[in-house]
Amino acid sequence: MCRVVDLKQAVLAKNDETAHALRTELTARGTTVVNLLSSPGSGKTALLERELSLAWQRKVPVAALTADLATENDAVRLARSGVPVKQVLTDGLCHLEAGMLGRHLDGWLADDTRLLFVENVGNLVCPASYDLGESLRVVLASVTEGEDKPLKYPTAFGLAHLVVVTKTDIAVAVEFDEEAFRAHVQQVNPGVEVVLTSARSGVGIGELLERALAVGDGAGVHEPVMAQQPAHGHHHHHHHDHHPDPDPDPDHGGGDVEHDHGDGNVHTHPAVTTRPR
Ligand SMILES: Nc1nc2c(ncn2[C@@H]2O[C@H](COP(=O)(O)OP(=O)(O)OP(=O)(O)O)[C@@H](O)[C@H]2O)c(=O)[nH]1
Ligand SMILES: [Mg+2]
Repeated sequence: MCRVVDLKQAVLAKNDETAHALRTELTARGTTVVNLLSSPGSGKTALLERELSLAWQRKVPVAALTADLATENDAVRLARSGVPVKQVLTDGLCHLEAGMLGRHLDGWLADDTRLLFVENVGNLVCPASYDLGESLRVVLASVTEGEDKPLKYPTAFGLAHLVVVTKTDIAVAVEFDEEAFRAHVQQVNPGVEVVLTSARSGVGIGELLERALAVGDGAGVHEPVMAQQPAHGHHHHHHHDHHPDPDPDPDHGGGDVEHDHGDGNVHTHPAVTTRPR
């Protein structure tokens, strides 16, 4: 079973290399990649529609690439903004990889593009481990999803450069507890900023565009503690997919958890295990 883990680590290491090269190349020519990650239906496309339209109005050269398992619906929606849009069908794969992105940009992305928005497959687990060569990784959560999602998906939220709350226009109706949400975000990603948005009311649309452009202009991004952990392959190998430790302190006070792998192999390990990215 451990060979499966080693293979996964190798795939991630290869992806990291490709992503690094892509970032270097795109940054050198002035393109900032913004990777948007969220669960299905959080409002990635709706938010992007507004961002792209605003960029178009302001004559900022932007483009968007959207990935899905099936259908071109999102690309059709985004293309109405007037900016170049490309749909990637992942053919069953639940995430984008840097190599796929690179191949799709080849011959399509205009040289003067300042921002390339990438809408990842709607999923908070699979895409979290794949660096796409982005300079800004935005993780979105809508007000309807529950304030505990950062704790349940610590890899995704833990690696975010910026966290965006969507659908704030209905926050009151669904009794969204902003304070609790912010506290949970800080637990898995200390210091990361949270931006409130609504594709309906337009709140936060300009702010997000300006932040993304600022990254291209050399403004620093938040450096998640989780991303500073050692590279792949130096960890507690485990034959199923654990989330990384949101608490980088190895002396954390978590108790041991017993669980069953389904193959009769019941064992215990610390409540939070370590596996970065
Ligand atoms: N009230 C409200 N609804 C929204 C907002 N943004 C999106 N929605 C609704 O939420 C639903 C999902 O929005 P999408 O933009 O398709 O979400 P998505 O994250 O792109 O979904 P996938 O690509 O399938 O993962 C749609 O019915 C939208 O109309 C918002 O700001 N306010
Ligand atoms: Mg979408």
